[in-house]
Amino acid sequence: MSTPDIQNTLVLIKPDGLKKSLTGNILTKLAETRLIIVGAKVVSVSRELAEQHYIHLKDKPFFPELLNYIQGKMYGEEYKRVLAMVYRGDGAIQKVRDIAGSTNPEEADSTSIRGAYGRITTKGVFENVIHASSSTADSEREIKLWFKPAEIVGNIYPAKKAMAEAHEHFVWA
Ligand code: IDP
Ligand code: MG
Repeated sequence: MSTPDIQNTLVLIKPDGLKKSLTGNILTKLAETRLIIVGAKVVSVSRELAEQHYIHLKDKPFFPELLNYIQGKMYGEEYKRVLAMVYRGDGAIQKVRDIAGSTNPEEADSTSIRGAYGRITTKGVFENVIHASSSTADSEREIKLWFKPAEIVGNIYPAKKAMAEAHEHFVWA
């Protein structure tokens, strides 16, 4: 047996996945990988986060619509969010990509998540239900963009202590 290649990968259930009530189906499919979840949270996606996440596509004609899509702008207030998760384990990146399927939902294998549940909108956006990191460099960049060290169980990347800057923040009333 070859030595395991332990990887981390960012998974987002995109707003269309939440709107279509697919969370359970997607988590069940991903469970086939036997990977572990080391982080999970619901995120209201800011413009800045959307732009940073999709920075590699900033020159594409569909970029403005892609930002609206990942922010869930077309689905109503309840769906302006994504479920962000970090999966970890041997070959995690490819395992999740395989289950997610090809970027274009019409070309994706019909048993993959994108093939089964994705669509292309009339505005030409690939509404493909799920995001999955595509390389170790991407996954590290994306996980550090979406999660703070304290939100991840275990030390998946080196972290350092920093003094909190004085700033207003919410605590439970
Ligand atoms: P990936 O999500 O499979 O890694 P990327 O090329 O990183 O694919 O694109 C990010 C997202 O942008 C896709 O998941 C899809 O929602 C959207 N997208 C990518 N290419 C196109 C396109 O050619 N037309 C419309 N939307 C696209
Ligand atoms: Mg990508």
